[in-house]
Amino acid sequence: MFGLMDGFLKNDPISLQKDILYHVEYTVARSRFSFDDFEAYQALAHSVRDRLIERSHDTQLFFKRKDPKRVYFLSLEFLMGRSLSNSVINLGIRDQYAEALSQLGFEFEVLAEQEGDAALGNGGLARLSACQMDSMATLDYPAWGYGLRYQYGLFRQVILDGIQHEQPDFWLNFGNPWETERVHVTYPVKFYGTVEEEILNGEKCNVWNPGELVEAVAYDNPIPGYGTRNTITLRLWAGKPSDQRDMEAFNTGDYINALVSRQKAENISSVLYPDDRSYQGKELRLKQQYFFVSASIQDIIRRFKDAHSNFDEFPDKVALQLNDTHPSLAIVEVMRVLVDEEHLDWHKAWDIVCKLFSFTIHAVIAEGLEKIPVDLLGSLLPRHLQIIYDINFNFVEELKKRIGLDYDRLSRMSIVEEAAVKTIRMANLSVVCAHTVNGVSTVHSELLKTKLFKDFYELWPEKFQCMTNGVTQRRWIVVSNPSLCALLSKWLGTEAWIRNVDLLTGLREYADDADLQQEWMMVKKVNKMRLAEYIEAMSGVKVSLDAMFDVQTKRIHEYKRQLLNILGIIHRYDCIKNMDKSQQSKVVPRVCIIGGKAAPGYEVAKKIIKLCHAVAEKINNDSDVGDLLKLVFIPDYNVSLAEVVIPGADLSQHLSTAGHEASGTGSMKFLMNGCLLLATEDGSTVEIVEEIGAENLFLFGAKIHEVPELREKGPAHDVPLQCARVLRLIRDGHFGFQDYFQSLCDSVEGEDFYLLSSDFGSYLEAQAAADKAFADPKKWTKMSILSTAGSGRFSSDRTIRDYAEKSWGIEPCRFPSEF
Ligand code: 26V
Repeated sequence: MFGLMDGFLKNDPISLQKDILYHVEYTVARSRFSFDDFEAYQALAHSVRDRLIERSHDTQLFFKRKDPKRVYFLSLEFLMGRSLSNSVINLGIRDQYAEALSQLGFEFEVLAEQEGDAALGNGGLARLSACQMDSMATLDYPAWGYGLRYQYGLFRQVILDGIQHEQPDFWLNFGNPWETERVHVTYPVKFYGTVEEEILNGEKCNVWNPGELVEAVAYDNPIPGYGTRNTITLRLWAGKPSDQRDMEAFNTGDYINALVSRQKAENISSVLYPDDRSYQGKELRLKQQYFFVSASIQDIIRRFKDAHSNFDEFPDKVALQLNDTHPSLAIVEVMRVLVDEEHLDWHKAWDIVCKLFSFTIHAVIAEGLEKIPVDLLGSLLPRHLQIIYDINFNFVEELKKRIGLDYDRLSRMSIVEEAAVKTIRMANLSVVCAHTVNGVSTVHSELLKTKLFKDFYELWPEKFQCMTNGVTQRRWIVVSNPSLCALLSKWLGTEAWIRNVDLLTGLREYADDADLQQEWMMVKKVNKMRLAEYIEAMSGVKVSLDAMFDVQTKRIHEYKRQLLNILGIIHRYDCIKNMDKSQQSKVVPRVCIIGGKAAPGYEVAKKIIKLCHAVAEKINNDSDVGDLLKLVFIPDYNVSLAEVVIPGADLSQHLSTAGHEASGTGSMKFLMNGCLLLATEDGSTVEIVEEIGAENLFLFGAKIHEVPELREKGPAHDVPLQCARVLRLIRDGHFGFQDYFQSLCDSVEGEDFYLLSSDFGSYLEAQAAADKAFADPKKWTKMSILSTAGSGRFSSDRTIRDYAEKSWGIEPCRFPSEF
């Protein structure tokens, strides 16, 4: 029965129980006769980890034997959230664990709540990386994720008197049971210093003598696939003092200072930058980028060289994916290693490098592109600056041959920007080198071709591709919405949709079925109850389950227009106040839920949070309004809160000014959970409309091509009356903090760059349409079923298959066993 191929660990409830108790006694070091929920969680996590480790060993050995082309996913950010439920579900042993625990007197769900989030990222880009890792594992791709092990992840948001305060995220304080520190997988990373030309074996060669050395140590995090034994690795690097440098200091006798300066190395990976708006040219950020890139590239080359001796084969065995420009120094680093250390001829090296990289960009506007001041780069990475200049020289020479001496265009396309502060345009570097340049939605990919990278598109149209984003149904349905999961499997007659999400379209034929509708509404109710309980526990606000739960959760940004939402809520409040009782009886009750973090230095975003609280305070305490309208702000929105909020939403809002959201992935999670969308025709919404039909969501607002003209009209002359009235209420101090909010009102009545005033009327119409639909439960439920049924295209499984086939040129490599 027991074959070595299946591993040592058994998964029946009795064996699981023994393993948990073993870890209570020997890993957590508590008595197996007395331990609390947290200790039980730790022991449980370690027993799951054992199973993950076994699978990841098997996977790695299998990859080693088969030696397929591998993809390395390089990202400075991964928003993984919690791992426990996701792991046991992907391993297919959740029920066995639940039974084992219940015999020990514990409840699986309660223990799962003990886990903190791994929040090593800001928002969309970072959660996308996490979803894509899940899909790469599930689809059996030979893939690795590489990132940084920040000691402090994204700040915790604490609200005091409606104002956001940032507190450190001490996520490692109680240990991290999922990771394995690889004390022997370490690489030296060099900084500063000088470059000397030397003659080696009769050849000129550049030698970089660094001024600082830091050691990178690997921490491996297993990523299990669903329905497969394959378990891939997310390798995160942490900074460690280098012994080499210290030895010198010790030799010169400065013992105390040598020890104190060791501490500095750890700073490199200590904190995640929490601002996802602009690049500030901070040295530490650049250090983080290079530290991560250098360690990853050394690791990748080491693995390649274990099995190969000729770099001609490198592109046949390795694909490198750049998640935005943040890791794009990797291009320069591979050049440096090939030319300076492996002594390849420059042109040969460049030829190889150009076959390795695919580049995905997540920004929409030029201001969002990363530029590194030349002075900064030259001092931290002197040899890399030289290489960039050489790459640029060759590129510009080539370009002159292709386009002639069009100096405007040459200077727009140059990797080096000659402005007041001379900078390196990392996006241009990436486009020049990568063989594919991907947008994250159809609309975004078109924008890249016609605006952001127009000049490059004309030169190399074949490089440009679209890889519409997706999210993983394992986390966003199976883990976070078990009731919906069970219902889907029942009506589809199979669990196969968990690996093959296109099967969800099978629901369409039952969209009118009274039984399905009944069960569908019950599922939503269960999830609304869970969310309502959370809201009451967190804010003391009691909400009615009959109300429409209307949610907008995402990072706070002007372009995402949380302000439009709040102005709409004030309008609704004002209308209710001016109604008589009989009119009020026709109002569809609403619970408006807003959540999200503002970058610490983003004053306008912080004001919007404050306004939300001020309005909530007024509305929630107004007895004229009662259950007709409530407003709650959910503090510290993160992945694990999203798992509670999203399944409980009836309606979700995606309000970006058209042309500003590259894709948006929150909407896809809501869609999968049968939540209706109220949205502008921006980013991936355009494709969602194609899948589910415009009649199944509430669209509003200016379209992308209308935006420039509306802006040109200049400052809003004709603010709609309803909008003006709402702004007047704020300006007159109806919600207090009169002076503080004036500037928010000015922004709408003045330049109105984000078009709140011009979209306001259309927004209210869409809201009215949503009210009307909600008042007809059959209609609403049908729309909800059709939303889930049409969500298959937005699975990250589809995205990853696209990447594998169109960008990376890799194939599945599945461990040959039942999992
Ligand atoms: C920028 C910066 C700049 C300063 C240093 C830290 C930092 C961190 C992140 C970023 C870029 C954030 C870009 C981002 O999250 N873009 C979002 O990507 C999503 C996934 O493709 C997409 O759905 C969203 O529309 C897009 O805004």
